[in-house]
Amino acid sequence: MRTLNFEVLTLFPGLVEGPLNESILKRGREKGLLNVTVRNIRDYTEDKHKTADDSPYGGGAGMVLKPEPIFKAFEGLRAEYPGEELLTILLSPQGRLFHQKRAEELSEEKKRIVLLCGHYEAIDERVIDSLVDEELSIGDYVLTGGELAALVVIDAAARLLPGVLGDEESAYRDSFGAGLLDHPHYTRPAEYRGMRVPDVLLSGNHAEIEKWRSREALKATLLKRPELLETADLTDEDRKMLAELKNELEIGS
Ligand code: 4FV
Repeated sequence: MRTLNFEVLTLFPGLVEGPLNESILKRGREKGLLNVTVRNIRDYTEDKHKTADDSPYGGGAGMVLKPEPIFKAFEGLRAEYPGEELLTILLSPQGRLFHQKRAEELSEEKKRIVLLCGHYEAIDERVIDSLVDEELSIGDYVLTGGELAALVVIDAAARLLPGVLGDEESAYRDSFGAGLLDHPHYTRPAEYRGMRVPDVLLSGNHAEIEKWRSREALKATLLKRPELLETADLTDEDRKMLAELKNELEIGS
């Protein structure tokens, strides 16, 4: 039974705990497949004002997270998990863009994953130089803190753990699974306000249904995210279908 262990270091634990106590992630934790410990960086400050940030050297707007409480937090982690290897990820816009492949890799990670959440302007660079193994960004926009990004990483990795998704959910044919977007999905009623579900899906002919789904996934990718086709692992059948689609949709090669 594969388990995933996360430590989330944040100044705002309340920003992180909510989603971890709902639905699939909550069930994953209850099953012991997903372990997430949320730690408040302020608990590692030593001054009576529990100061965790300060103004930037060289001037400028915004505050910078101080190194001391974060270094102390890591000493605490090492003391709590002696001999355990840590993989420390800083969530920041400077990081490599997070994607499904990285989620798949993290879902098989044996090390304890420490997610360091920035807040305010930035984190003191000495923390990054000394303690951070990897920087990950969830997208080219600026958030108020790294907490939401940390939750994105936990969610995307944890749902790939065997036993976290129940039958009603399945990672079997995820978007981006084969590097393509997903095909359309339908459920009852077969007709709604004159809109009918494609007949093939009502046919019970699974070979035809699979073919339709592959074709629709290719079509959606071709129309919405054509750049993904460069990296998708396509079968010869897919390539043939793609050529037909381009022809049909008069999309040049
Ligand atoms: C971010 C992102 C992000 C930057 C300054 C937190 C903020 C503030 N993290 N992907 N995009 N972080 O915008 O991961 O400290």
